[in-house]
Amino acid sequence: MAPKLHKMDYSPPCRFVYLTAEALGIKLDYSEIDLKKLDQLDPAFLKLNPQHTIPTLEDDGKVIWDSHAISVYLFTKYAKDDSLYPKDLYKRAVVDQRFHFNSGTVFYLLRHIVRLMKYKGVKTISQELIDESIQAYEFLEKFLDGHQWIAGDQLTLADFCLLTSTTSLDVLVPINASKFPNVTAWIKRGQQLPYYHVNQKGLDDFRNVIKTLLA
Ligand SMILES: N[C@@H](CCC(=O)N[C@@H](CS)C(=O)NCC(=O)O)C(=O)O
Repeated sequence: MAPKLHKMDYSPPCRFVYLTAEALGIKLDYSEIDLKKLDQLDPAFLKLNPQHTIPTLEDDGKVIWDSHAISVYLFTKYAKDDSLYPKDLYKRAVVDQRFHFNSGTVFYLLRHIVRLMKYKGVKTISQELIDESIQAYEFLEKFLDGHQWIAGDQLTLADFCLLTSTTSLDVLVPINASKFPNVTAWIKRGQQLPYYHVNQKGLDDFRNVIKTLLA
């Protein structure tokens, strides 16, 4: 039986898992968790994941959550070679560092801003959060200096997570292309991936959610 992913398309971490599954050529089953209807707080879902976050994966009676853990699990189970998550000790450590940068900085900022809009009715992003987002872009710009991809010269799982989060943060705090040429070129490179459309659909949904929250 195919692993089942509890998901909603506008969620960047869910889109990270979609990109991973596409790159690995695996089919997942899907179960829709509508965050607008607070489906994640349903007792049956809380039993699976007490932290009530999506994506959450069910496979062979086991439950895994956090997009980074799910992507590494799928990679370990299905990948035919190690290119997306290199076995080389140092290269893998760089990918892991980017995962933590995503969780602790880019996705953290994104989630924080969206929650202020959703639960506190905030309509304008504070200068402090704009500055922190710009600093995150500055870090990405440096990571990409002299490299095609975010963890070096080959595409890895780190590109998938940071592409979904960065293209979403860009909706809230637009990336200035002349100030961040490496980041802009990297996003364009990502858009050329044959399966990039699985990010684009949810990103369009995300843009619409933000429009509604700001209306
Ligand atoms: N670090 C987690 C973050 C997951 C996360 O925060 N997901 C959000 C949607 S983008 C969520 O499920 N929010 C609902 C909630 O926290 O109740 C991951 O990478 O999977």
